[in-house]
Amino acid sequence: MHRSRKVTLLAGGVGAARLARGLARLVKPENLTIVVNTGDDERFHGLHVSPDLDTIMYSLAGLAPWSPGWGIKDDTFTAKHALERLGAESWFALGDRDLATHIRRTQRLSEGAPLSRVTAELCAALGVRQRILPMSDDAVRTVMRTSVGALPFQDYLVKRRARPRVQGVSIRGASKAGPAPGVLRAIRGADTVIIAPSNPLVSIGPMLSVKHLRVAMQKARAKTVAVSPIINGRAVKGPLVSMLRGIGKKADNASIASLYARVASTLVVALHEAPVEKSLRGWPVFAETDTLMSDELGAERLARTLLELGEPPACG
Ligand code: FO1
Repeated sequence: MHRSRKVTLLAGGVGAARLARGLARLVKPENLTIVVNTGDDERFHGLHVSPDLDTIMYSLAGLAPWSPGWGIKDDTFTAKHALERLGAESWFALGDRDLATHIRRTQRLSEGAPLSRVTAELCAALGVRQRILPMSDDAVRTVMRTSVGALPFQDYLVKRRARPRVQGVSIRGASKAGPAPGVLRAIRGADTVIIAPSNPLVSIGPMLSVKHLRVAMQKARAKTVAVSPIINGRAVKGPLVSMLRGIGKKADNASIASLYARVASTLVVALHEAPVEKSLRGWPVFAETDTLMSDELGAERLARTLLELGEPPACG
């Protein structure tokens, strides 16, 4: 029933990848487009690493582990250990097979191919039939303003284990960046747009900082369903709670609703977690369901609910 719906998913990393797997079980591959955050991209060992693009790509290729969700299942780390021995920093763990992706991506980028084309090539090589688009071909970088100064995102998250107190988030390069080819068409042409249960500040936020993408999302508000990443006052993954508090917001669904007020008409929250201020004007409508995707079937169940919520009302 949902297979011929055109669906566009705005995605960060692991939570989004799980939902993408769920959606892929219900929607025809050619009808599913995933627009992915590239604010976390970083250079390691001279290579261009796009963690969120890879997390989505490996997940849809059936190569990612369900948990922790990133990297390649059963990858080995021979190169990492060899690099360590040669004095290289190795706090960002890149597996051997994963490294091949970064080598190939860096090579193609250095030949002048845009990130969107390289991503399409990598997806085709790995047998991914859904369309994965970087949010932009331009360099946009998420920088955390913290108690110990400005830190590139991976430095804050992985090297320092999200310990520095967050005071704000800067999305560098966003004002000059444009959406990658196909992104606006995917948003405008979708029957339903879904915002994944990713971090609204550092996963979805960078996408909405790209002006034309943000405007397209504002116009698509009526058909957009967002999923809150908060369950029981905690983020399913990552340091969202401390980030929200750091920017002076409460870590609750009311804050998520206010962040998405202009781009989503429905906010899906975990069961019994709709905020009391249910009907604030201009806010998305709340819908409650099981949002925890502990396995593939849980992801499919959430995906089905989202597709039902995004269905146009029956006539007559
Ligand atoms: N996250 C970690 O916590 N530690 C790592 O060593 C690490 C390596 C890594 C390698 C490739 C990749 O695609 C992702 C990786 N991640 C790692 C995850 C990544 O830092 C974040 O989950 C995302 O950037 C946030 O969406």
